[in-house]
Amino acid sequence: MKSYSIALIPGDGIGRDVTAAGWSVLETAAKHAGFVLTGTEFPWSCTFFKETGRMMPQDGIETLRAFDAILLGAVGWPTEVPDSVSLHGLLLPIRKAFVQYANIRPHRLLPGVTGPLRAENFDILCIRENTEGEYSGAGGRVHQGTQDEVAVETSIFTRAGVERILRFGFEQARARRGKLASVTKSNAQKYSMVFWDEITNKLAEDYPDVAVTSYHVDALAARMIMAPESLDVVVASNLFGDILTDIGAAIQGGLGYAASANINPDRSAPSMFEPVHGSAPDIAHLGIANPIATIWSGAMMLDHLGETAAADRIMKAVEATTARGIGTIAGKDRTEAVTAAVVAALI
Ligand code: GGG
Repeated sequence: MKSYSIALIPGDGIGRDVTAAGWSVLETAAKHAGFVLTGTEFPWSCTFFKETGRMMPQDGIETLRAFDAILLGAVGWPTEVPDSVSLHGLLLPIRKAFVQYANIRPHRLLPGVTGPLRAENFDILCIRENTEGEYSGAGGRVHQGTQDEVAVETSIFTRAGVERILRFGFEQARARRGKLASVTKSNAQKYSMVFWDEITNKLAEDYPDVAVTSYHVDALAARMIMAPESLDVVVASNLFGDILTDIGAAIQGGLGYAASANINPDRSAPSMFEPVHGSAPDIAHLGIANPIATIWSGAMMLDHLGETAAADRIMKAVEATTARGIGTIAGKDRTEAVTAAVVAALI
């Protein structure tokens, strides 16, 4: 029987609630499809930081390398640990170390979920560059606390990094509806973003079957709200992708439905799957967090592992659940009830 080892990092706040929910759906799906998922849980989180001074142990990356995939909940507990410390101590180093350069975030309405838009027939695949750009962590501060203080943060865009994410986007567009939106702000950022546009235009020569449009990020943000059905694959830098995918989450009904996959396309290291949402301290452990984004992320994990039938089955069960009105209104159904409904629809 096929077997996969999964590292579980529930993290903070509702991350713990939704990871448990997602795992129970994954275990059920595996049982029915005839493969084994073995989960090993790691307590790496802001609580761990308070105890040890680190978000994960020094050998954390090497520990994770042995797994087939990682399922992560959420990171952050700002009253205890500054968000910049928790993000740069756990999530970002994993993405970077495992060359998970493609952050894939699907945006479409599930049946029974009412988004805020009149448009319903949209199906957008946002692909966010995930290992460099604005989140490179390069910079510094001088004259701290004085009137002369200066803070500098440098965005790093490498030819290899931009080419590989755009090529990934072109391939996805080719496999979908053949449309690619490449996002920059190249009228204002005249080095890195012009560089990105140039690489987009060069790669387009290799993909004559893909219709490419370059957008400025502000115009694309408006288009996601005004005409989301006009978009297919959207490729953006780390920061722009982060922001645009919260718009994507909003138009699909909320962050409770926004799934994501941090993919290492070369498969040289594990990929990581996580809901887009954060730890939501205000509703942590109240039992009302929506588990659907995590369950969907889990389906993306199975798809990546090659268990496509089980992945499809999970998505059908999610769709059957929301079509019945379960998990479609924030806070109405308890995490456990939504999870149980998805599990019941699976079997
Ligand atoms: N689900 C993981 C999580 O906690 N996300 C919150 C967050 O701020 N993520 C930043 C990022 O995706 O770069």
